[in-house]
Amino acid sequence: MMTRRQALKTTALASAVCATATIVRTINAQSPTGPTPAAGATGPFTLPALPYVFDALEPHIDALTMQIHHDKHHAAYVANLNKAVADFPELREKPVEELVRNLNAVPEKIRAAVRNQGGGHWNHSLFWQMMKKEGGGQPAGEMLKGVEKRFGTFGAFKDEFTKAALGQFGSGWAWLVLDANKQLSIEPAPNQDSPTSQNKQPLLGIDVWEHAYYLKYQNRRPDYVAAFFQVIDWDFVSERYKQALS
Ligand code: MN3
Repeated sequence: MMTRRQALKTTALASAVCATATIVRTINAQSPTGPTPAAGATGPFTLPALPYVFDALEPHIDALTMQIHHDKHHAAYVANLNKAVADFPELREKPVEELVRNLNAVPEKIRAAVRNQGGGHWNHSLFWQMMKKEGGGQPAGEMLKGVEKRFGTFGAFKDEFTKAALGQFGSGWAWLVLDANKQLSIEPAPNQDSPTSQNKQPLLGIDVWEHAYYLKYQNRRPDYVAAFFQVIDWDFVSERYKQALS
């Protein structure tokens, strides 16, 4: 028979378990269920859902950074892009990739906004997909062959990519791209400039804006870049490579 004291203890324990379960459910409830409209946005562009839960990339990329980065920063690019194209019905029909690919076709009045906000939307839409839980390692198949042909070894590629990510002064990105001649190269890019605007296919990119790492890594950008290599989704990157080659 359970004493009153034991019963109270059991009840307290059950409540604690319940509370923990509620927290876990709350986090899981943030898993992707479809596009989330950006706050206050009128469309046509929408914030794509993260393809995983906020804490999926822990301990390499922390949940709070992912949440703020996606729900606030990316959402703001989407909302501002929507504002920029509000009076341009012909632009509202186009996918963001197309707007960014041909900035010269965008009216001068909103070209800078599309470059920055559209670039931000496009870059981040790719960025989330370039990472996954238990990613990392190195590519296989054609992607690995391509990397070895161009850089010698995967390690040499990693060093060069890291150098570009660390060398980008201020806010920006480092990209592995396939250029118009189907050559792989590594390029830093300032702000939200996209390789797509230069007629290059972005395959892998790392966001080195401080908002991408400051909560966890503060000024230690090298630690963040090393952590990024632990979460790269090489399957996704390899698939983009295959499509870009064909
Ligand atoms: Mn960012």
